[in-house]
Amino acid sequence: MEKQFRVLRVRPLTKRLGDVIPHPASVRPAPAASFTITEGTGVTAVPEAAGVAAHLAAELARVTGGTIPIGPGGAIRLELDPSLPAEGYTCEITDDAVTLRGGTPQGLFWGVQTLLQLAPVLPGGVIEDAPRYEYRGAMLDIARHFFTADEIKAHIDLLVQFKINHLHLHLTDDQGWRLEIPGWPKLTEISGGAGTGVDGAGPGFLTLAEYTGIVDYAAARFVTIVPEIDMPGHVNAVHHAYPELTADGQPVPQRTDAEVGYSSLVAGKEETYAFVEDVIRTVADVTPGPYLHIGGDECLSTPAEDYRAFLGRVLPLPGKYGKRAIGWHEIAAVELPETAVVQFWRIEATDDDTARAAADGRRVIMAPADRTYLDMKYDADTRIGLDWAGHVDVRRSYEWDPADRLPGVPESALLGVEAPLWSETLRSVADVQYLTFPRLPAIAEVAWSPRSVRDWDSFRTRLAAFAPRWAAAGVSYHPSAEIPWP
Ligand code: TNX
Repeated sequence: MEKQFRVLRVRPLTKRLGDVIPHPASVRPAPAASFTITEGTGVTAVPEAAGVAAHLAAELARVTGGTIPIGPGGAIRLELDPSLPAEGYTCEITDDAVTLRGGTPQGLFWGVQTLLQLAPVLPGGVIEDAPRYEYRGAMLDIARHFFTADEIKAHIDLLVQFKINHLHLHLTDDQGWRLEIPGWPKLTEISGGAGTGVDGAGPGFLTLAEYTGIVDYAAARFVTIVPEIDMPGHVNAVHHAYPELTADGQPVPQRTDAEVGYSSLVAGKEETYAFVEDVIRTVADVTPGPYLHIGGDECLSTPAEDYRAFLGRVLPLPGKYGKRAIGWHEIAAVELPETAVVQFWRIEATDDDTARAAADGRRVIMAPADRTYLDMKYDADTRIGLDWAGHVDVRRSYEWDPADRLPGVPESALLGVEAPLWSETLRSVADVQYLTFPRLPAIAEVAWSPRSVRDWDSFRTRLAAFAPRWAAAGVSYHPSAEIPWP
């Protein structure tokens, strides 16, 4: 008896309507009603939502163990309502029916994620939801440790559950070059080959066909791939493969240590720009999304005037090939194209260049390392990860606000929020997941939910409900002591 009571207290059998991450903007429960999804509950969708309906049915089939028919007369209805924000949705749950309306199929897809978190017993009421920021990103560094196309796709499936809509792939760094570039075969033959991950782990590269496969897989889940080619620093892998691009034309050794800031493309050499333009054209051609990230970080061995000259020529190139340039916030030291986006990553409380760029109308992605870096250790005992930005526990990644982070960078300047995962200490997909969960859900809520509905105690309770799901799906996560896991 006593035991039963305790179990019920810590594990409510049914969820409440707002028990979703990220927390919806508005929730109006009707506690007398509920809809239970069972085998045979049908889904009816407008034609534009056929793909979303198929996704919902496939995921629900996993929950119920049966098949979910799609066709006329289903109790779960997917509709479009163009008066809603593009990524917004409403969801009405009664005893007999579930009506989901999206501003676009993407909005419907996010509504589906909400339903899937509540399933199989959907509490009655109405949810009205839309994101705070249009850019809600995660980054995966496949340069320091390579992850295969299939591993990246599986990661996308975990991210979309939290309404993440951009995956930034860090494709190149000092250790390795991870994307095939026609005309420059040694980039991947040599710098994508054996022994090119940190300490020799994780070699490999994506062919253009594999990259396109990831882009398509992501697009089917309403995720935009943001490719990053890091320059002018972080390029030892380029110079090792193509010594003709070094300052003196002499070969440089391969480097698989985790140092940063020692390599640089040569600003005063014409060959540099032929190389860079080939790469940017190729990446732009295979990337349907609007962004192309050109790095720009930690150019400690690039003289300031070279950095300026290099970026002066390179920052317009994404625009020439139809893309908006994103760069780490060091690029804010130079004059930026109008559409350029600045990604702030440091732990300092101020950054004059980023503030000036924002005042000049540039949009900013917030990714402060002391809040959003998934490669920071949770605490001193964390087996993997770094700690140069301090320890980042779940509460730290949750309790901050992007609009308060940098003086001079107000809400109106923010494009969104990103959680980068650098891979120097990673050796497996389980490592990726361990550092991603449960902090990514915290940052996803920062990026999606209105400030007014965010609350740490509410969040940690909602987060606890994911433990059984992650366990059942074989997803590794950090069982942080801050969370009341069941
Ligand atoms: C800094 S943050 C870097 C990366 C490292 C990371 C490790 C940034 C733009 N550059 O080169 O991998 O720290 O946390």
